[in-house]
Amino acid sequence: MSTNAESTLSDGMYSKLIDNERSYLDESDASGPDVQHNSVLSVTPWRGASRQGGQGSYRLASMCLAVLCAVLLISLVAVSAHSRNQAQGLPGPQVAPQNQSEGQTQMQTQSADVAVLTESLAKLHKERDDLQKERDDLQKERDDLQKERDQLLTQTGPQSVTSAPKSAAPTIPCAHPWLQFNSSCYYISSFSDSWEDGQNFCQEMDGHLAIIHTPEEQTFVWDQLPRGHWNAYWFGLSDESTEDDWVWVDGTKLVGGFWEKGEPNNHINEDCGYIVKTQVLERKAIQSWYDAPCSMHWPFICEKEMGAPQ
Ligand SMILES: [Ca+2]
Ligand SMILES: [Ca+2]
Repeated sequence: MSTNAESTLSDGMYSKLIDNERSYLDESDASGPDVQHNSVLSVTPWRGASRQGGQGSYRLASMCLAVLCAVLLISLVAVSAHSRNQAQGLPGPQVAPQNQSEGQTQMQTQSADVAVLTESLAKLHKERDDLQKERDDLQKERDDLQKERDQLLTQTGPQSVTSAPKSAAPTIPCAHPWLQFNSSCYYISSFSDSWEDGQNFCQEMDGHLAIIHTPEEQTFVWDQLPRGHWNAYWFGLSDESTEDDWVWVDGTKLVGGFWEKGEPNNHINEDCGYIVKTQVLERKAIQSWYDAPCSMHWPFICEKEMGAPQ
């Protein structure tokens, strides 16, 4: 009995449920299908074609939901990977820092190059200064050697080694490299010096800077000089004591002279006389004197009497 009673109760509940579903579906048919409708239909054994359409919509909705989930999952994975790359400094968004690092490296390299070039330039300057000093030392050594050679030449000429007594000196011609004109011997130096040091050298040779009185003497001296761009030679005339009062090294005053036109002009405090011979053939011996600062270094012309010690 109890079993029959339970069966009857169960059948009643089932019938009630069916009835409820029927009444719900009847109401819903008027407003069209929806998800809840289809979900009910999927478990409702009565509806024929309507039940088939509801199952297709459900699958489509499920697929769309799955696709959306997949898209969300992919997005989450991408965002996560992006965040990891940023944290680990991997390629991608780190292009800018990498470029900055490359720029810093280039600047460091350029700075190092500048330092190397600066050091090289300093070395070159030092080498140049050393070479200039070496050149100056060599020039001084050359001048000293030429001076010594000239001293030896003027002291050991063929006549200087003779044992002739000094009383016979007036008859002795000028010893090489001295050159004779009338009763004087002339020597043209092969090295340069100031006017004063030239005079000192001549005095050491028992002479003095040349004193030139006549056009013939001037022409003789001038003819001994080589031609050049501006070959200048000190001789024994100056106005160092009194401006424009030209005096010979023996203390006598100048009379006349063989000045170039416009000379002497004391252009830059010029107190010593010199002779110029250039490559211009039209220049004249008797118009070749100039004045210049006595400190300039030029070759010079010595003179001594023919009877003086050789
Ligand atoms: Ca002067
Ligand atoms: Ca002058």
